Amino acid sequence: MEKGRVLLALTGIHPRRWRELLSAEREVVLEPDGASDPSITYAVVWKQRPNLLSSLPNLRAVFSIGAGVDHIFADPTLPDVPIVKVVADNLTQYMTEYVVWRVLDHHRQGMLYRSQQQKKIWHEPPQRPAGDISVGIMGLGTLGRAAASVLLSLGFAVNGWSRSERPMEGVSTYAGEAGLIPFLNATDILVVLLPLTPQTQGIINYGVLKELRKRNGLGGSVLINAGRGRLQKDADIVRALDDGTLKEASLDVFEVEPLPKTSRLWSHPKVFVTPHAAATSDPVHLVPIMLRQMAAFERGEKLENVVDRNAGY
Ligand code: NDP
Ligand code: OXD
Repeated sequence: MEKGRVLLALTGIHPRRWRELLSAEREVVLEPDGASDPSITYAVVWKQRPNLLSSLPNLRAVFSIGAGVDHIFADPTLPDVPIVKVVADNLTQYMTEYVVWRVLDHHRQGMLYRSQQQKKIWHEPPQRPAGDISVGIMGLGTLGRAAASVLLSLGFAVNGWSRSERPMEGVSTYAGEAGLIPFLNATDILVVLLPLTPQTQGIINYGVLKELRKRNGLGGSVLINAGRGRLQKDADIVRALDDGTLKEASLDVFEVEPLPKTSRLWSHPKVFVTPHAAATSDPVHLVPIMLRQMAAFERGEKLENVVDRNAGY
């Protein structure tokens, strides 16, 4: 197979560093140039514009610069070529750090202490061991499993929910629709690491939050979402926080991004907001993986981490 050119089509992300690193081995064409170019065989994308990929007559594979691929499936004329998602130690490590940071902050009453400090209040609330708290990870895939194993090593009880059965030592696992309510009923801190698909859209709603375990050492249940914003209903989260269904939330993703200035989530005293920054895609770590995959594919080897088009992730 001949060495193909690469189309780089990134929305909202500066392409300079990606282009420099890809150019070490490949000729790179930057969008908007490249439409219909027969010499382009790969596309490296983030939220590519609709109909762009179907205009490339010799496209052989699409590489997402993220672990999520919902931004690619948003294109109604997506051609039938393999789509490769990111699986990289560096990105997994970032996500593990984010999850462990947020779980520990809620567990160790970070919000309470920050508000006490503002008011110069010297007060120590009761402390609970990590083993009294169960963290439920929704989406026990690459990122969910990595976070689960560090949480286990810290002594937390860990539950996991996935589409199919995914046993993991030390973790109480649940699967599919039948497993959802038992999983929620056994969970104090809910960590969402699901992909956005037609099946998962809007899954984090008031009814689901109501099912979380409340009689726990934390004084209420907690939501941490680092998956995708459209998994959740922002208004349901505000309602759940206001009526005590949820004690606190850490949100990295939102139904609309950037989070509109008018959103109550920005100023809600029980919410910790980060700007879709839980696990950044660093081209220094990800481009070598893509280049290696392109070269292997041209030697006739199989692409790795190809997404299942029917499942949507
Ligand atoms: P994986 O594909 O490895 O894992 C996805 C997990 O979700 C799997 O366990 C899968 O089940 C489960 N799942 C999918 N659909 C359903 C469903 N309908 N019901 C129950 N479980 C379901 O993905 P990753 O771990 O690599 O990434 C997860 C997501 O994290 C990405 O899709 C992306 O949206 C988000 N992300 C966010 C970032 C950020 O900065 N905020 C950075 C990187 C990723 P099964 O195991 O049975 O297939
Ligand atoms: C991803 C992301 O999907 O950064 O990797 O959201």
